Amino acid sequence: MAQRTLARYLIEEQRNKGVITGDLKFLIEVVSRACQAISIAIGKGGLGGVLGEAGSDNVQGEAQKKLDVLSNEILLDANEWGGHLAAMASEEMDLPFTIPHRYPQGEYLLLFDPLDGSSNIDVDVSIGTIFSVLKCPDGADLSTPEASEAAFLQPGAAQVAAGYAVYGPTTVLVLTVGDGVAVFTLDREQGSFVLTQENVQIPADTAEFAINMANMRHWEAPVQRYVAEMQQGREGPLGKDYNMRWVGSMVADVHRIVTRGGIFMYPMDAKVRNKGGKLRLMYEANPMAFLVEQAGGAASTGNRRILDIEPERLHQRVAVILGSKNEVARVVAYHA
Ligand code: AHM
Ligand code: MG
Repeated sequence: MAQRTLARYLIEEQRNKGVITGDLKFLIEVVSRACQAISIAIGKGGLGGVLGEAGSDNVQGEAQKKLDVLSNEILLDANEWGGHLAAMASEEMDLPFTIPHRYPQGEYLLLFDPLDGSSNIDVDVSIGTIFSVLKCPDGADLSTPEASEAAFLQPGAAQVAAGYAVYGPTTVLVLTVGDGVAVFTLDREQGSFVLTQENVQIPADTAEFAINMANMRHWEAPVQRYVAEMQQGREGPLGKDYNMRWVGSMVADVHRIVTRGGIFMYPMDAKVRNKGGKLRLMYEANPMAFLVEQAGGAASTGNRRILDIEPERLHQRVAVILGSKNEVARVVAYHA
C-alpha cells in the first residue's frame, strides 16, 4: 500500500469520515508546511546564523531568541493569505494578528507557541511548535486586534484540532482532529509528513514522572506528597520504583508521555502563583490537554479538568498535570 502521508490522512478524515472541513484540512496542511520550514531553519543552527538572542522581549517579559521570532514569522506568513483564518494569536505576540483586508477571511482561529522550549534552542536539545485551532464565533468583532481577543476566549473543549511538531533527532508531527491521535514523521528527502502511528494510546499506569525538582520547596502540599511518595519507591505507599525525566521543553516531555506513558507536572507553586502558573493555557495547556485526552490520558490543574477552564485572558497561565490517567487521578485525589 502507498505511504499514508499527512495529506492523505486528512483527505480520509474529510471525505470518508466527515470529521473535518476542507478549510480545516487546508489549515493543517499549511501549519505542517510551516513546521517543515521551521525544522529546516533549526537544522541550520550555527551555520544559518539563527542561534542566540533576538534582542527583544515578548509580552510575558521573556527574552526572545532569534528562532522564536523567526518561527513566529514563518507561521504568520504561511497562514495569512489562504482564506482559511479569521485571526491568529501567538505566545510571542501581545495582541492577535487579524487577517489583512487584501485577503479573504475564513472561519477558524489559529493559536500557537511558535517555538516551545526556548532555553533548549542554543544547546541542541529537542524543541517544538504547539498549535490549537478554534472556530471563530459568528459575528465576532475582528475590526481591530484588541477587539478580536474576545473571539479566542473559548474553553479548550471547543478546540477542533490541536497538534505539535517536535524538532528532535527526527521531526515528528502529532495531531488530533478529535478523532484520536496520529503521529507523522517528516521524510526529509520527500519533504512530506508520513503517518507512522495511528490511534495512539497512553498507558493508564506509569512509573515515570517529569517535574522541575528545583521548584520543590515552592510546590503545594498535594504535589509535595505525591513526589515524596514516588521517591520512596517500592518501600513507599505507591509500591513501585519511579524514574524521572525533565527535558525542559514541554513538547519533548509530552511527546515522551504520548509515546510510552508518564506524568508531566508544572504545578502551581509559590514562585509562579501571582502569574497563575508557568505554562500558558491557550498555547500550551489546552492543545496538549486535547491531545492527551484523545490518547486516553488525562489533563488537570490538580483542581479541575484543563479543557473546562473558561479563559479570561489570551496569555493566561495555568497549572498543568497531565499524562497517564491513573497517575493524574491520584494527584487530583490528593488535591481534593
Ligand atoms: P517557553 O514557551 O518560553 O519555551 O516556556 C515553556 C517551557 C516549557 O516548554 C517547559 O516545560 C518549561 O517552560 C520549562 O520550565 P523550567 O525552565 O522552569 O523548567
Ligand atoms: Mg512554550
